Amino acid sequence: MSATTDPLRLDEDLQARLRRAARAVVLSGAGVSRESGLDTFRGAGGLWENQRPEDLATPEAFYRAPGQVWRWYAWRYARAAAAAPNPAHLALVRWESLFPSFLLVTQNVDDLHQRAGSRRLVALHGTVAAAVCDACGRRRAMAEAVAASPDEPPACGAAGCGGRFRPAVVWFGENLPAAALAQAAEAAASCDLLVSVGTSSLVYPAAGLIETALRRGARVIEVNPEPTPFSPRVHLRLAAPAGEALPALTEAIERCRSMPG
Ligand code: BJW
Ligand code: ZN
Repeated sequence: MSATTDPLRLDEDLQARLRRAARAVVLSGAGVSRESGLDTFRGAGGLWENQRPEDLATPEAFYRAPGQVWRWYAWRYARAAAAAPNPAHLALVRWESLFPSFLLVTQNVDDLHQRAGSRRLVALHGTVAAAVCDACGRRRAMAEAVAASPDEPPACGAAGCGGRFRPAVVWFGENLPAAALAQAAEAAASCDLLVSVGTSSLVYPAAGLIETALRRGARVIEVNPEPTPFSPRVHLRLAAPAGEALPALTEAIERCRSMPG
């Protein structure tokens, strides 16, 4: 591929690295699902434009106003369930056969990557499609829990358990699922290529994966219409919506990797 036929203008070094890369990681955030009609958190029109995250996305908020938090997640779940994967989600499914080792690390709770067909995936912040008992950890489908109790979190009801169901997501101040985080951290520490897409890169430890990949010397590509704190340090910034940039990047990588040598 020459620079003149490459609409993404990948420089020679990046083309060579993309051709040789054996281990790739994608870190995705809410912006990937924007073109599926779901809201991001931060910025204009985001879920938190008129609400403080600490009023909704913390354990303290849930214990202070359980009904309000439950209804917000019931609404978020209904929106996610009604949404469909977009070309960005679909392009990422192809990455599983592009690289010998590939991991999609998502911060998203909408399950759209899974519904698109991605299998080599870890979800760092849980899912809105499930509810979990805050005392015994029993899980059930969010759809069923909301149907049984639309306005207040339902009681667990298991013998001897006085707990109640909450959304199976990770709130501020809570630990991420240990196995998922360990797998993501190991992949970032050993990758040749990391692509961050649709994330403001403000929330840790997820954003720390970008730092890990940069320190390792991996090539890092950022797909985001807006800059992030990592923008000055990445090797390529695609300032475009994910639904346009990811299919184009996928095709460019497929072309690179089908070339001999
Ligand atoms: C497009 C687009 C298009 C638009 N195409 N792009 C180190 C330093 C400082 C603080 C901490 C630290 N380590 C830990 C912390 C504390 C905290 C934290 O990170 N705070 C910072 C905010 C300051 N982290 C935690 O508490 C984490 N737990 C933890 O660390 O446990 C250990 C511990 C315990 C106690 C004390 C200390 C440590 C847990 C974090 C959990 C995050 N949970 C949420 C809610 C999940 C449930 C729900 O959905 O309601 O996860 S918060 C929210 O932010 C959600 C997201 O997954 C996450 C990231 O957001 P994301 O995806 O980046 O979305 P946005 O909206 O921010 O950005 C969207 C981007 O898309 C924008 O840039 C747009 O430009 C772009 N975009 N359209 C492509 N079409
Ligand atoms: Zn229980």
